Amino acid sequence: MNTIRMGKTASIILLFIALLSPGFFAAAQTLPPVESAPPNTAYQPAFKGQTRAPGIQTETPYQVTILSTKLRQPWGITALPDGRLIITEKSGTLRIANGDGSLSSPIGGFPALDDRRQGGLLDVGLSPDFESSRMLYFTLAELNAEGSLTAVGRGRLAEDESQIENFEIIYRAIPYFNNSMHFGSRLVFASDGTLFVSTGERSDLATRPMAQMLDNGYGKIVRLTTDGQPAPGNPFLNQPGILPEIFSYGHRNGQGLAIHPVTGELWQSEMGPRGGDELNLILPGVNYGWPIISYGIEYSGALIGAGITRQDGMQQPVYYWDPVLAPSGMTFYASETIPEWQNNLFIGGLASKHISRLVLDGQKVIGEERLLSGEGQRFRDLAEGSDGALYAVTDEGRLYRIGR
Ligand SMILES: [Ca+2]
Ligand SMILES: [Ca+2]
Repeated sequence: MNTIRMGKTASIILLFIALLSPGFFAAAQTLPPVESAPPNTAYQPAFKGQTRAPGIQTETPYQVTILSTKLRQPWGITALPDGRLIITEKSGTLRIANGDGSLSSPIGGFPALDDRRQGGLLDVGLSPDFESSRMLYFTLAELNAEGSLTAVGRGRLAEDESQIENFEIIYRAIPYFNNSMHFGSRLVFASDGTLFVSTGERSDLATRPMAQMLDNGYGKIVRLTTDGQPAPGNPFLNQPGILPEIFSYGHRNGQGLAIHPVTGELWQSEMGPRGGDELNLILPGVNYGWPIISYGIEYSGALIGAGITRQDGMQQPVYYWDPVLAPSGMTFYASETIPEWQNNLFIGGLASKHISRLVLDGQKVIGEERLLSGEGQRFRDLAEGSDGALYAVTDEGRLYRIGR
């Protein structure tokens, strides 16, 4: 009797452990990978599950609502503490959206910016002390006579919400360069109040190698104080010839940054060339390889550099896509409103015209789902609202609510 009882207890304990394991539910019922098209290359992943993870499907019922179609090239969205949403428009205006999708008048107060092609007023985030300071942080493509660069600025949302007051640039990813491509440009605050910002390598064959050099702001993730200074504890402080704001390097064009709600880890999505979009876990001082290693090829079909996908001293992506999503803004889902989504990562796809839902188990992707793939929209950025819904903006000007 005792032995049988022990056996039952052991089984119950094992089942309990399995239920506690974050991958259990997703692993229980998986589908073929969501991508079935042939890849652009014959490159092999560095480890199992680095691409084309098993497909998954949300089982909780949820609703998709188009709240507005009236945004003008929205780029960044984030939730205000009162549940409304704050949205940048690329040409240099800000909007506040109510829960019913009605929009404020365009809010101005920004300096002249480079709105050509990929430039403009880009991301927006709330200062950690927003509720007392009303300060908002922005990224933008700043323009001068020499060209443009990715800049970080901040300003105060006026009491009557009609203007951004006292806007000032607090950081510039030097140098200026005369094109309007690959500004990177997501920003996110870590729980310690430091500010992470992604920059691009400006796309040009002449500037691309600068992603591997530490004397410039191209192809980097920088970590700043709220005043735009290099943050204490950065990996390259006090090293001659190295910019002290650099946190990681070897990036191409990272348009997604998000902090994991449980671990506090910084995750990044990065646009690859033809093939080779990446999801990266960002660690201090680490080289993420562009343009030396890549799972993609040039748009022409030519190899990137020597056509290699791995090299010592260069970090592998946690996950990659070929064909690409063109991954833009992303967010983790922290709410319990849709329990199976909790701690999943949601990434807006531009070229792919869907939202990618990824289930992570630690530092591995174990499931992928495509959401809203019938909408025909370029999903530019995502935010989680205080109501446990996801909100998404598209290049075409739509604001979506996705939730219960
Ligand atoms: Ca956002
Ligand atoms: Ca990489």
